Amino acid sequence: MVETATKPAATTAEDTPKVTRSGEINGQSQGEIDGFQLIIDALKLNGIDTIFGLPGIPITDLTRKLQRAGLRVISFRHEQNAGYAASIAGFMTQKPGVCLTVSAPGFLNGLTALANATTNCFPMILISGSSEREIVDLQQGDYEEMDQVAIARPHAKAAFRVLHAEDIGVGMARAIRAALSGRPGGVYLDLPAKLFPQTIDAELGRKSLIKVVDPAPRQIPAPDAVQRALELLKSAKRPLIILGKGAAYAQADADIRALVEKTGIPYVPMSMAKGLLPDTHEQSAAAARSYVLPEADVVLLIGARLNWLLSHGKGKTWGGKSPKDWGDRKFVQIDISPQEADSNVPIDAPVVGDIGSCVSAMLGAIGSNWPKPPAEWLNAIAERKIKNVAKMTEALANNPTPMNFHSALNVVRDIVKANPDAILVNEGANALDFTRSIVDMYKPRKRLDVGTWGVMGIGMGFSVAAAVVSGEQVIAVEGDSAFGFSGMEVETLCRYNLPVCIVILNNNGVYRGDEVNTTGGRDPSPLVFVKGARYEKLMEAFGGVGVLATTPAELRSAMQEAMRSRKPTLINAVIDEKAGTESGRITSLNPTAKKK
Ligand code: OXT
Ligand code: ADP
Ligand code: MG
Repeated sequence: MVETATKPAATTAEDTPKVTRSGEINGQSQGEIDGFQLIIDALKLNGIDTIFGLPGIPITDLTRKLQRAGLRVISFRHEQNAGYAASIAGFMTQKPGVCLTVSAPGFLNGLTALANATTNCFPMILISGSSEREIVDLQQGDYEEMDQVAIARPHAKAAFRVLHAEDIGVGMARAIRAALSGRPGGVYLDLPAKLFPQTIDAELGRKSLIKVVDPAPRQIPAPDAVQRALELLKSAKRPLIILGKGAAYAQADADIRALVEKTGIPYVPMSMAKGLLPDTHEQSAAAARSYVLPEADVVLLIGARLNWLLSHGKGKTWGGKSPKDWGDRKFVQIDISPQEADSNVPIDAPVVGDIGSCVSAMLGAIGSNWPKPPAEWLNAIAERKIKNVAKMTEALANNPTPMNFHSALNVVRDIVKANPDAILVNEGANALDFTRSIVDMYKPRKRLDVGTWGVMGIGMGFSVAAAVVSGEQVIAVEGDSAFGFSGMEVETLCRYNLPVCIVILNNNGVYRGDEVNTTGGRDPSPLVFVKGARYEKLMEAFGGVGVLATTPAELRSAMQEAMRSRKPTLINAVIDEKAGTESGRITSLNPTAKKK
């Protein structure tokens, strides 16, 4: 174990210290501070109170010392899950979520989560210990040798390395600013092993730390940009608002709701913006999504990019004749990144600034006599909604044996309605898509899912962080394949006794479980798993509650008990293995589907 330099000076006769006139004892100033302590002090100074990570050389002592210093250290079974936890903590709190890993392999395990954070605009800092810089650079084969900064840089918004203890304050401040300011993202901070025991004068050390002032400065939009946007919206016959996860992140909930309600414009929430206004809001056009997108003539995007999830703003989804066609609608886009506009189609009225400032500027300018959208448009949407809701109600009322996605998710829908503060984590393909459209959300930032990359594996990391950061009940609706990516973290849930109820929609495979190997070979199809797997026993192995549910009634009572007890619970909800389609709602993205 590495000793800090703050140990008391020796006092035995043989060991009489040599005190110099400058106050140094045995050549070392009495008041010294080491890298460990400076890192801890820099984090505390900036209000970071929770670290997600996995110990090992060279950060083991750091994890102990962080805990001793009063920070919460949540230790995972795999760095990727710790990384996902940090990233979603950042999304939920607007403070960078910190993940701490060991060098090379641990760093690489965390890197997927860092890249995912950058892609999703989540503020996160991956702090990784690293090996001897001199040996790494000469490629002399150090323990866990890797040029981590070079590897992290393309996947992060910024990457920094600190070599000297007196630079720890600056390094931490730069990481925090880079993660939070402008478009948030993932930042890499490299701390070589030699840095931790390095000592400097304590007074100098104290002065070197930086408390970051205003890490995410407001960015006020230009008044003419606001005016241009409002004029365009006012001229619309069929206006539409799309709320993205940037709008959820911004925590401007009241103003966003006021803008939607004062203008009377129908809105569609992207997946993680569900609940920003309650999904039951009468202006929600979610149930008429495939009608409103191609029909709208002016679309206001608030914190949503025109990426693949919105078909790049063109093509058939938007009423174009061929997938490549740009529609003739106009776009208004509120975004903090000035480069986002025109990334896919022309943006007629970009409003660059932070969502809080932009929305409040628009609200200020519209006054109280904004003309409601034409009744023809609102009625047409209402008609589509009624039809789709009726279809959905019918599907939810069926009670087939075995359960299907609808009959199982009907239960989850009721439980979430009764527990609107609960946080819903969701991943899978069909398990994701059905949950998104069936389970209504009532409050902002309560739905956390696979995001921009559609990445599997976020489930348990997000669940741990959501429970730790909010103290609320978490419900994780997981495809059986999706769960497998982070399933070992059920031990973490039990260790920290977190109120997480996992519901595995178990259809025995990736997308479904009935595929056979048509070659006649001995191996199963690559898409199927062991039939009738007893996932609930995994949770029991660590002292949590495991339940096998084969009917909606069993699922309901198990979920109700989980909400009541707040114990870590895993419900293995057995779904018809024939339920589900390839890739869920995005079948068309498979190369062969495109050819057909
Ligand atoms: O308008 P129409 O008629 O079209 O109807 C729409 C709405 O109007 C209606 N709706 C409603 N009706 C009534 N009432 C209400 N309230 C209502 N709300 C909506 O419902 C429909 C659908 O509405 P929606 O969802 O809004 O619209 P739509 O058209 O679907 O939206 C488009 C999209 C693109 C925005 C949306 O589909 C979307 O967000 N999609 C995200 C898709 C995604 O990200 N999927 C995950 C990735 S799939 C694949 O990659 C998987 N892998 C590979 C893999 C990955 N991903 N990662 C890694 C690290 N490795 C490998 C794997 C391995 S998934 C996967 C595992 C799958 O197996 P599992 O066992 O886990 O899961 P199962 O599939 O369950 O077996
Ligand atoms: P979704 O997947 O829900 O459509 P995206 O991740 O594509 O959402 O888009 C989020 C957008 O929000 C990004 O372009 C990002 O720059 C923007 N954004 C994030 N935070 C803010 C903020 N505070 N103010 C303005 N824009 C923001
Ligand atoms: Mg499945």
